[in-house]
Amino acid sequence: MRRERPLLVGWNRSPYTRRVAISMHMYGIEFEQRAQTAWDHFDDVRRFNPIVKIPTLVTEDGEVIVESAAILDYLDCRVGPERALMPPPSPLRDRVRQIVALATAIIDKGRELRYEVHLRPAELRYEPWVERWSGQLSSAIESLDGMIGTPFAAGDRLTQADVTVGVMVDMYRNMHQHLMPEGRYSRLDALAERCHAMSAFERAALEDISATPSNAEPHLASQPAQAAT
Ligand SMILES: N[C@@H](CCC(=O)N[C@@H](CS)C(=O)NCC(=O)O)C(=O)O
Repeated sequence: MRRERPLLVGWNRSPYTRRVAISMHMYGIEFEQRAQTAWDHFDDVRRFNPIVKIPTLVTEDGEVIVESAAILDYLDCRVGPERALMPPPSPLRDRVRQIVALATAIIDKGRELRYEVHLRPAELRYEPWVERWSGQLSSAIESLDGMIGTPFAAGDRLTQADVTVGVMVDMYRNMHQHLMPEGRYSRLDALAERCHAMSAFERAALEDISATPSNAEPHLASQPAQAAT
């Protein structure tokens, strides 16, 4: 079925969804967004994505793309190499790949930590993992901090490195503050500040967590971000 605009399934509290939403805003692609989670909207998400994860993108042609890296690759191809947030083959691209890969690994591990600590019943939590992962995360975050440049993460132009690291910092500030206290990682703090000044980050703001996400009809992402009610 043909759609007027692409549909992004997933809420912005998912850093994977949010990096897609921010990239789409940066590219000027109008889209609809369903602020849903795979937990609260299992059947809705499953309609589009057999592994039942967010984000999932449905294109105007009805093509379904799963996995944020694949969606970003689709978007980069859609806007062309001149505008793609992942630069063409070059030393800059090599740097962006390194930064994005480490930031994504930190997001992945933070998600596992969250599931272990918040989703698993307390009596079944396996503390040695929590400790081990927290140690891995601290050294990875420190290492990433050392890789961040200025005025942009990977050099002198905006790339996917800024977007992915920006959402990663916000995720940790929201979910795992003890692993990223403000002031400890000066380059990451400075990058987050630069990102927060960008309208694309503001337009893909985190939903109000006090509101429970619902099956509300998709809203136009070009409208101000709504709470995931
Ligand atoms: N590698 C995936 C990860 C997506 C992911 O793990 N999304 C989480 C929400 S942040 C999810 O849908 N979790 C539900 C589940 O794992 O069953 C991507 O980059 O899109």
